[in-house]
Amino acid sequence: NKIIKEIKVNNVEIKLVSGDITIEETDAIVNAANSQLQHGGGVAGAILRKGGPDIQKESNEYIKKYGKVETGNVALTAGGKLKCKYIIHAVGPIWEGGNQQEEKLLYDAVFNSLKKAEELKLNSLALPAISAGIYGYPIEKAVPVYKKAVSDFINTNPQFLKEIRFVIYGKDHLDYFLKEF
Ligand code: AR6
Repeated sequence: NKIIKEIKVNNVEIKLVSGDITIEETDAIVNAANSQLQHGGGVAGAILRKGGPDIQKESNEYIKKYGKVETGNVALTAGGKLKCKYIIHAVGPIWEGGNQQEEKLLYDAVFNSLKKAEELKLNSLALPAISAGIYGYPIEKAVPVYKKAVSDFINTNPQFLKEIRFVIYGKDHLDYFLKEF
């Protein structure tokens, strides 16, 4: 993966990375999950293929124990065969035109991922463009929401999380990130 841009805000590094999130070596990666944690397509499918079936197994156990993950919330599993220790499964909203609280729910999905990483005392986290694939959230509307969530999180003065990576798939999406950050 290739680091395209680095920005430092209050001692936290934000890195825009081009490539595949499943090969990141951060302490945790974020999955763009659904409420049932059934990892089929997109990032989730790639994570499962590379990380192995234990990730789906652990996800199923999580659902059995706690019930479905509400949109905007996160669940946790181990990283399986991936390089990261944990996977934070964040459930973003499905885009339905913008009047179904999509913006707040996307903000929550990102903010809660960062909060979970800090709770776990992790130093580094990689996130994909949550909701901007199969869930149809327009990328130009999603990127400002990612930025707001990251910036609000940094303003809480995290003690542990010092590196936040956005791992961006494809040049098209990358341009929007570069414009916004
Ligand atoms: N690394 C980084 N980014 C990726 C990768 C990858 N390996 N693969 C795709 N992307 P999506 P969503 C980008 O569809 O919209 C699944 O079936 C992709 O280009 O993975 O939140 C889940 O189980 C896009 O920019 O997530 C849910 O049911 C972004 O990652 C549903 O899809 C997110 O695309 C979630 O949909």
